[in-house]
Amino acid sequence: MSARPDLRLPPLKYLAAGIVSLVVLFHLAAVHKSDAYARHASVDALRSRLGLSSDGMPVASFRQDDALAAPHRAGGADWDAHGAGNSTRANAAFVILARNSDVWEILGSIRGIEDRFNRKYNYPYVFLNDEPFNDEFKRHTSAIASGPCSYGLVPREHWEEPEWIDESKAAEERKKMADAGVIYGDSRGYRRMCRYQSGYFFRHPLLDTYDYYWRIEPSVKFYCDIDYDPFRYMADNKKKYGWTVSLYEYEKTIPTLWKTTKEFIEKHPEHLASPNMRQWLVNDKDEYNRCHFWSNFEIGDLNFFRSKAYLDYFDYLDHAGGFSMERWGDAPVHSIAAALFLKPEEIHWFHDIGYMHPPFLHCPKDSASRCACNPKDPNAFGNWKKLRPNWASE
Ligand SMILES: Nc1nc2c(ncn2[C@@H]2O[C@H](COP(=O)(O)OP(=O)(O)O)[C@@H](O)[C@H]2O)c(=O)[nH]1
Ligand SMILES: [Mg+2]
Repeated sequence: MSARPDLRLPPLKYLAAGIVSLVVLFHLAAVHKSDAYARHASVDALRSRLGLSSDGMPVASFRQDDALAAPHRAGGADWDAHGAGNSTRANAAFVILARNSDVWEILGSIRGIEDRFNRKYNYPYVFLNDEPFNDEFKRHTSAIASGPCSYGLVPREHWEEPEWIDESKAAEERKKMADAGVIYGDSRGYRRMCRYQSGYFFRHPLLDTYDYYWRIEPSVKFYCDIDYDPFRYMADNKKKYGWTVSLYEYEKTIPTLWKTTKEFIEKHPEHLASPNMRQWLVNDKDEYNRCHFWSNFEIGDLNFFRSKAYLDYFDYLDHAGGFSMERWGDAPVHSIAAALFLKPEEIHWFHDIGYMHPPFLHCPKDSASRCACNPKDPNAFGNWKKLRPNWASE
């Protein structure tokens, strides 16, 4: 008679086996129930976060297809201003235009928005660059982001000056502006960036599937917990443009922007919203008062930028040449367009979002917002009280 194997386990082993089974069961249930958990807990996702390829080696190139996972559509009915954890997201992404050399400053910005908001929502990120992103940029940014990341190359024809720009005249104008001491006065790259942010970022194919974007820049800070979903707020309240800081533009960068805008309105009165915020843009002499939303922070509806009104406006400005011959910024361009082509109620001041882009900040006064900033900081938003459109009260 052969000896029967002893199938009994000592009690400690039973306990260990039980715990392992529970963990496996929990993981399977969570994967089954939640897309977000599946995406973040999958071996592929963990590998990509660690910057490893399927064979465990550092990635040579980031998998763009992983990054294009379809987000959830906005739900609508169950919006709750304090509903953190609400699982129905808007169809939205963070958009970050950056150079490879911006990586360390970008990491700080992503860390901030993750800690204050996105770790609960896992919205995707779209990174754009006029040069290919390198592995260092991709590895570090995708390691911090809680949502999927995609990395896009800006097409040359969206970045470089259009053919009607006289290059030698543009170079002369840059020199004049530099001599006048205007910030970025001598920079052709900065002008290209402003033109791209004005007229092209929303045409990048990586954004085609989204309705809303939130622009993030290097070196920004988010001071307060954001315990609701601003994207959902935009979608559920039919907002099309959201801002948090407004400032005056440097006069020398936009000498003919308002004149060109007025010509456009005369040619295309059909694009004006009714009512609109033209009043908010001008002084007593009907000159542009230079007030603008500071566009390094923006939460917007991409379909506004894709609209015929906006595209016609950008095209008109572009042919006038001021992006190269002067130094028109995307902030006044977006702001003027929003004020003219949107209704006041479609524009939202996110006064509850504490934010800093050096050197200025917005710090909500209300201590209930739990903000780590000083509302009386000399560079804080209160100093621009007079710029605040009168329809937006604190
Ligand atoms: N890819 C790329 N991004 C740029 C370039 N210049 C500026 N940016 C990005 O455009 C945004 C605005 O530039 P920034 O230097 O922050 O300008 P500032 O905020 O107006 O001082 C940032 O997100 C930059 O990373 C460029 O030449 N190439
Ligand atoms: Mg910046």
